Amino acid sequence: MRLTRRDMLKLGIAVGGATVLPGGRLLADGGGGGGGGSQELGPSPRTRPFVVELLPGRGLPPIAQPVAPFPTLPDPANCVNVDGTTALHVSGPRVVPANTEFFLIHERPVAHSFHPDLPLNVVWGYDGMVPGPTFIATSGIPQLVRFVNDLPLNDPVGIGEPITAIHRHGGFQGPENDGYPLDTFCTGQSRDYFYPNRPEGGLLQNEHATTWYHDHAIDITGPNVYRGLAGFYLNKNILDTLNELDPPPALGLPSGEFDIGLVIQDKQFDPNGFLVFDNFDHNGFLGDKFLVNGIIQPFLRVARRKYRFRILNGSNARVYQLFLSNGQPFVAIATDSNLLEHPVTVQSFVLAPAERVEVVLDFSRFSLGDELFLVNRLEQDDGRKPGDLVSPGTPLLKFVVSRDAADPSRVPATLLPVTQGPEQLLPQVEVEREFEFERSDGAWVINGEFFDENRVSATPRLGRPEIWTFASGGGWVHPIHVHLSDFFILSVDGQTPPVLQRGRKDTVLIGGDFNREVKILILFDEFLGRYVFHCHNIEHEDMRMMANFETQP
Ligand SMILES: [Cu+2]
Repeated sequence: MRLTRRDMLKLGIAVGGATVLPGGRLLADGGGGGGGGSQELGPSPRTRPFVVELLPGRGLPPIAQPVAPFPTLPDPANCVNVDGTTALHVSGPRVVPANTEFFLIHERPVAHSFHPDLPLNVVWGYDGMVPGPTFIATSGIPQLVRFVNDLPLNDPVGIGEPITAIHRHGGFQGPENDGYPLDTFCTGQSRDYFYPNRPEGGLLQNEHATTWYHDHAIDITGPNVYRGLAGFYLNKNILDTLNELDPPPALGLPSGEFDIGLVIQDKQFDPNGFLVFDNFDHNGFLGDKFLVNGIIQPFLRVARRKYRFRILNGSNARVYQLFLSNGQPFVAIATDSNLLEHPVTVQSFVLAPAERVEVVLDFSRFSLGDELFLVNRLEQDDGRKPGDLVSPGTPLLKFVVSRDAADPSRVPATLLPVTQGPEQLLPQVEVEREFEFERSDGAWVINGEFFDENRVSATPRLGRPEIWTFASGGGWVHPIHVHLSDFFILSVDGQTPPVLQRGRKDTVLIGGDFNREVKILILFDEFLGRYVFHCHNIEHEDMRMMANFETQP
């Protein structure tokens, strides 16, 4: 029998010098040299590229469908986390508005084909799907989602723990609905999450496009997400109606089958083709296989017209820089949760864990039978930081131009104007905070401290904009994610941020050879309570690079 990470933690089996983290958790030092961790994993078996087509139900997940309203339940307060803690925020049965849509999702194991050259692997999926079903939220219509934990208590694979919390990344929701990492539910339990689906502060500029939902349980988010617990949560509103036929003010962006979420991940397999993960790699786990929507190097048949691709880095630790194989630029229309003010043309873009970039690709000038590849050219061989740009890089996804189709879609020159930005908000700033993200004792600290649920590191007042400075030492990169926020990047190492970093963001990459110090303008408009901000290199997050902020009236 394989020992799970929790077994190892309970038994105190640790390699190297052990450190005790808050909660009594033993920390095994993963090695200070920035190597690949404590285990040497061989290369994954060979797989033929571009033999699996992305199709509805195979890599293209279905839209989550509402169910009949049901009485809500109080949150479970008795699920014991791997560090011995229990829930911080619990709510009684939720009283929800009459127009709330209800959903029921089961987290369960499923036999999944990453590739026909590998055996079936048992992964964990929302409703047994990898990625999970795609939610579509309409602005102003709340949703209540009951997630039921049907994950096995005794899992033979040993990647992940059947203890879960759901975070809707980029969403504005109350603290008890945010997937706070202690607010878990265990096998046989469920938790109801209420999503108001209002833009923060009621501002049109804060209408969202692409958020995503994933596991966020304390200390085990990395293996749980790696095992499959992630999906898209899309939003529609009066501008972004998700119907290209709608007249203005609707934007008319490509919609329906021409609007596709692509989640990019890297994974590692043993010589027999079974998924592996190193629980003691605290630097950031990297795989040598590249997956799009749960499938290794798939292909997608496209029509000769415009498409909207919502590209998400769902990897634990890998940073990508994406190009098109023919040198064609991307027309970017959104970063993280928000549409940009105006489309931006870029040759490539960097995507750190949890970041999203949306692009419009126009295949109308291609000939039938033409092929185009989405390519990652950023090399990375440890969790410290990406390496050089290489050529030709690794193709992740092949587009095959295979038919004609009508194209009534539009990409307007103005997408989502910012009405309350730095110009309006900077004069109101009275509070500045600084956070230093560093390595310590083989784990990870913010301002010198490991995550502790009882420590509050920032107390921003609602409606009062602040400047936060994020800095990284030691040459490591950290994608920093602040819950409950859309922030503006004011400067990167004192300079104006690059063009794609000027939109609103919820995750920003700091450190490495660039971005050592990033200043953001952040404003919380509603919801009182305790939330987290953290590194989204999930191994760093799980090794405590996380802190609380608590919004104040
Ligand atoms: Cu980090």
